[in-house]
Amino acid sequence: MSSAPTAFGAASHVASEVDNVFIFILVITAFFFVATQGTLIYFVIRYRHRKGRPDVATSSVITNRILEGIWIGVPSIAVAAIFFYGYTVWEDIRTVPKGAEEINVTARQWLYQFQYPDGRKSINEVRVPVGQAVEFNLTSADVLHGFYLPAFRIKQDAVPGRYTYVWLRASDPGSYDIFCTQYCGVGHSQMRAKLIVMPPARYRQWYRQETAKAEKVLPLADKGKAVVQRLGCLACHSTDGTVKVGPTWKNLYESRVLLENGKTVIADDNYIRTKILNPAATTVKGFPKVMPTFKGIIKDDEITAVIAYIKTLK
Ligand code: HEC
Ligand SMILES: [Cu+2]
Repeated sequence: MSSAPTAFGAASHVASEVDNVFIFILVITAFFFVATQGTLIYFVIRYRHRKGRPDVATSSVITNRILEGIWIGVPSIAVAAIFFYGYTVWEDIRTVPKGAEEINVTARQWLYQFQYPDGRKSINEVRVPVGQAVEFNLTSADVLHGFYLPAFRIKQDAVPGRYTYVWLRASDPGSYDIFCTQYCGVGHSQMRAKLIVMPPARYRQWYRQETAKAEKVLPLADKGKAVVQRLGCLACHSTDGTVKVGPTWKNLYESRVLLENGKTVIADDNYIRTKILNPAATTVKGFPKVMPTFKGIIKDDEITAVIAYIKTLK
């Protein structure tokens, strides 16, 4: 259904890059396949055993430094080239551009649930504007799922109990398939969703309309604020920079935290999540080990909301 005019239905710049890496590897391997198999076939025929023809018997070559140098050198260069080319593209896939719009994705048996920044949720359908970088923050409510967008050549596992991410910038409007690539139970093959890419103006109009319709839903960050008030986190944490029993949450997100054991960690989604469920796992340097665990008290979607709230505290 997509109207993508790019080669092989590639729906983003990254997808074309991945295709180029693939073609690059294919050409190199095809060359070596023909070179080695062709030589093999030629030798089999040229040096086959013939009665009464001792002149075509294979000579016994012990060593040939030049030949050995070539067959070690050339494939080594080819393999290194594959690595460096592949690595640059991989880096593009893993580096989310600044200002990317964030959409939370919860995979469960057997559907994808999407949540937009305004708090709205949708099942098995997600919309994004053309040309805008969009980051999908993934988690799973039950088992391992594989969030896969073939037209974008990107795939990322959704893992229960932690957050993973993947991003894309769609180059053409259209409707694209989202599949699950982990065998996650009997409904696995039915676990299909759609990514709908819209022209930016129409997307904004659609977004405003939907937000207005869903007025009663709290934006995710506001829900997070309500959760931390209800659970009493603010008795020990401030949001304005003052130090209480625990460190402030102001500018916490993505900052470097020095731990008691001398190591530093980046305060990302997984760090905050672990802190809430298993605070004893790490301790911030200079603070007492008094934070209680909220395991069994806080729900998964509430943790996601708390993280969204902490992100806003700049
Ligand atoms: C009884 C006080 C107390 C309560 C209640 C509390 N915390 Fe904490 N928290 C702490 C202390 C003390 C630390 C620093 C020591 C440590 O790392 O364990 C901390 C550390 C953290 C950190 C890491 C901060 C950093 O700078 O790296 C996060 C995130 C956090 N808490 C989140 C929460 C959330 C979310 C809640 C509520 C669901 C909560 N805390 C409730 C005392 C508390
Ligand atoms: Cu699945």
